[in-house]
Amino acid sequence: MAIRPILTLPDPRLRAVADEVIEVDQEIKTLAKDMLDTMYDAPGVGLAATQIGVMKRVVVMDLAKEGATPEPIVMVNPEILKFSEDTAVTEEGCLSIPELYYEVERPAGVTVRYTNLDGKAVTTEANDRLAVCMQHEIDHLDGVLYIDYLSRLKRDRVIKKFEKAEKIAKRAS
Ligand code: K2U
Ligand code: ZN
Repeated sequence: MAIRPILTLPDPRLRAVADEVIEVDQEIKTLAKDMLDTMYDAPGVGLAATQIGVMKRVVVMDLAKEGATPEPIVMVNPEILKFSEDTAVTEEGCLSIPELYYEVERPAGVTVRYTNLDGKAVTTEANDRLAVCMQHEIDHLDGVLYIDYLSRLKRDRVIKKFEKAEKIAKRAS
């Protein structure tokens, strides 16, 4: 059980583009386990490796209802093959941008190809909240945050809020 610190704005590592995973080896399997431990502890329904400062293209998710049997999903080198034409507006939050929630419009459905922890290629379709989560997490691997879909004014206001909080925290330390 390894719970890792989650990076928060304005950490520049959240804007980095993660590297392809060459082989699903023990290191990747341990990373995925740590990511799931960290996500459940947060708690959250998804987490990207870049959020714990690891620049590898790995995301984890679990959309199971609270109290239900966990349904963890681990995606290595995920890529979105198709976006639906129809869109949906849902409220999003982010473990790296704590305690803020905004509505975001995204394609309602996606087709995603990834490698699972057995090293097998998987192609899956997702709709509703799973589609939102997949897009949110895969965005993280490209340094894209959900606030980037807000108006420039709203996005800049969020960034300034966290930059100011960081300055105050640094002065206090
Ligand atoms: O990547 C993350 O920060 C994890 C998010 C994933 C997520 C964000 C938006 C929509 C679906 C998944 C966390 O699980 S934050 C939990 C959450 C989700 C939606 C709204 C509020 C909080
Ligand atoms: Zn996030």
